[in-house]
Amino acid sequence: MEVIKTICPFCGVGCGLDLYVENNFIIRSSPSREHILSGGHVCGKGAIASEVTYAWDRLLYPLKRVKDTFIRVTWDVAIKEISSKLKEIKEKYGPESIAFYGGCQNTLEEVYSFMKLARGLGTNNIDSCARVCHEPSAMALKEAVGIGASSVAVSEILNAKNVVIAGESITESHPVISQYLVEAKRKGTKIIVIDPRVTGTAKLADMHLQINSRSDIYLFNAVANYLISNGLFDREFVVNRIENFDEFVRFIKGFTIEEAEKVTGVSKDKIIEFAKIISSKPTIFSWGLGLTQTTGVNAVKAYINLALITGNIGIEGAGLLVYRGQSNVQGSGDIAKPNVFPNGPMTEDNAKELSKVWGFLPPLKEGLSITEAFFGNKIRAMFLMNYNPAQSLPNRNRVISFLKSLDLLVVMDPFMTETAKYAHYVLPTPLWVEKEGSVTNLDRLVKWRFKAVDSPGEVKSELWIIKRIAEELGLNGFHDDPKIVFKEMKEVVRLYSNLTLDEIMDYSSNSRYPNHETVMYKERFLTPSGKAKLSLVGFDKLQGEGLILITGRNVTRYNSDELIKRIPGYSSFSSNLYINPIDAESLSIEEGEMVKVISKCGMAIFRARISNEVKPGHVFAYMHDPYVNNVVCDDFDEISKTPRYKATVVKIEKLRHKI
Ligand SMILES: Nc1nc2c(c(=O)[nH]1)N[C@H]1C(S)=C(S)[C@@H](COP(=O)(O)OP(=O)(O)OC[C@H]3O[C@@H](n4cnc5c(=O)[nH]c(N)nc54)[C@H](O)[C@@H]3O)O[C@H]1N2
Ligand SMILES: Nc1nc2c(c(=O)[nH]1)N[C@H]1C(S)=C(S)[C@@H](COP(=O)(O)OP(=O)(O)OC[C@H]3O[C@@H](n4cnc5c(=O)[nH]c(N)nc54)[C@H](O)[C@@H]3O)O[C@H]1N2
Ligand code: SF4
Ligand SMILES: [Mo]
Repeated sequence: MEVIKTICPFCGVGCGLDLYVENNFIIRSSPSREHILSGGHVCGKGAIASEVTYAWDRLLYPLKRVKDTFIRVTWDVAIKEISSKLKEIKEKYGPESIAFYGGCQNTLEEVYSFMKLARGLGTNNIDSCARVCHEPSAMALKEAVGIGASSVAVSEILNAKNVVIAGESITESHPVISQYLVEAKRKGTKIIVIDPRVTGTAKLADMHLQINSRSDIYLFNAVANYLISNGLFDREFVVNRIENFDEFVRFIKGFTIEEAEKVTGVSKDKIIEFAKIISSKPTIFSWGLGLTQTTGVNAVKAYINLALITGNIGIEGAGLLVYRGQSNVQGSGDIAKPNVFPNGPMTEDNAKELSKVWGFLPPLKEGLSITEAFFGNKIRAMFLMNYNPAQSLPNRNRVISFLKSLDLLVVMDPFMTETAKYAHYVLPTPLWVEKEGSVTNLDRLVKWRFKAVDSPGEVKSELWIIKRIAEELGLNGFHDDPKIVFKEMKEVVRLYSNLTLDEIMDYSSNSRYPNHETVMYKERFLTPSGKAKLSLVGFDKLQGEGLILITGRNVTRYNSDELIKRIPGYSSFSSNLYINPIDAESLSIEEGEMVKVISKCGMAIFRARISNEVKPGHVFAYMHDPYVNNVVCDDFDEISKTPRYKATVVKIEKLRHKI
């Protein structure tokens, strides 16, 4: 029996797993003890993840749509036909009518090659689902401190005096990090949660600010003003390490604790207590989608301000920690964006530098992000790599009509997903245990996944598919060996240039980019001036009368559930809508009753569950529910174009069926 190391395919913690393999079969898996972050822990999903390898409905060969059905075709036919259609569409509508979008389980090498193919074809329409989750975090971090990633490693939680967790349900979404919280708490660390719901993490916390949806920016600005007005900030830090403190002080004056109480629904005394706690060191400021999928880039910026004025960055046990979602979402965002090259801004110089490695010049015109493409009318052909937007994007009806309207939709996936159903070609791809490659986790740790077993049927790797299509299009220099691609990638993407294959293959090593730091910015920020930048962000009260529908995670399920639902007996599914007893009473809704949830773009039916864990005025549904995005609408953060998945104004109607 062989033991093969791999990284869990699910969340951004990126836990290490040992797979026990005999005769090309995974017999069992166990947590990898040597892994520097997970150190012998996994959650329930990680423990059973490899079982999906034997799902009975794996796609085994390429499929081509003929009218309303799919027929089996050879790889040669599929690749040739797709390539000739791409050429035809490029000629007819121009390269900007073609788009390449990927999910975030894809490896760094896959994302890199996919991005290179798009640019080789002449378009910058390249993006990943990082767009819909933490692009606001990446943008805010880059502007404030230099790079769009966590400044501090998860392990520093153990050195923190306080850990603030805003809009993130760790016990559901990043369960293995709970181990760190529990251990820190035992040593006296204070945990403060900011969330409109009483989450598992809130139950674990010392303080819970149960704020109203979308009121974070006001809270953070008022707390900043309070800290400055009361001398509770780090004078030396703001003088030496921040470029625009005086301007910030003038701006922040209008934000008061009294008004914060009204806007957030949290008492003035509690807000002041919160302000006092975070003014002490060392404090970690961590966050999740509760900020990014409501008030977007500005919410993250206002939050980062608090870490900066209190000097809580660049020292042990302090800093900015963003709980990124999928196993390679950090890496996907680092490499594939429509408005930056993998080696920096979209300048002629950077294009020339790329052409020396690639053998062709990438185009200079900015491309479309995922959401601009799906909710616009410029795209005629789309290539999707292990991404399931027909379920995961908002306003599903509109997304499905868009997919149906395309002249060419190619979907790579191991399964016939909701999205694949609308494809012209479906190309079967390997599960993570059937291939090699690297992924970057939520605290900048890069690790290599090893191959455990062969793929079934005629399944071909993403790198092979990309290379074959590139060749048909007359593009050379693409490789299907991930080790060769890794070397090219790190030559191009500077963040990764200090990492070696040897260290990322060693699960015990601190293979964090850019320079192996667990705590970044000890002396200098990576901004152009070397100093950090405070953000002056205003607060807009969001419009709309009615209840606010929040959508979020359940620990036993994973995104569109394509993997989890194929593991028999693991997760049971029910379409629940959690509603506070006060709202339930005023709408005369009883426990277990069916209700219709209606928004400005659609409707869906749920079973009402009366729960004190949701704040009055808000309702909650799991995002894994296949119909939830029929109700969530296409409203976006203006800056990052990230959907506001957690703030849909809804009406609820009774349906008079009960069990
Ligand atoms: N089990 C499981 N784990 C996962 C995933 C999964 O599907 N299942 N998905 C992975 C992915 S892709 C991601 S991106 C991460 C996401 O991980 P999280 O960030 O934890 O995601 P959510 O549960 O969607 O939302 C987080 C919290 O935001 C709160 N919230 C809503 N509105 C507001 C607001 O206005 N202000 C504040 N402060 N909070 C608010 C919600 O109540 C919720 O508790 O999880 C990853 N891990
Ligand atoms: N209402 C609402 N909607 C949301 C959210 C929300 O909070 N609320 N959250 C959003 C967020 S943060 C995200 S990240 C998106 C996620 O949205 P998606 O990325 O569309 O969802 P996933 O289920 O992760 O889909 C990934 C695809 O990758 C494939 N896949 C998984 N593992 C492997 C593998 O090992 N190998 C290969 N080849 N393929 C694999 C799966 O079959 C699946 O089709 O959803 C978004 N949608
Ligand atoms: S915490 Fe995340 S990475 Fe770790 S085992 Fe669970 S799902 Fe996998
Ligand atoms: Mo995500």
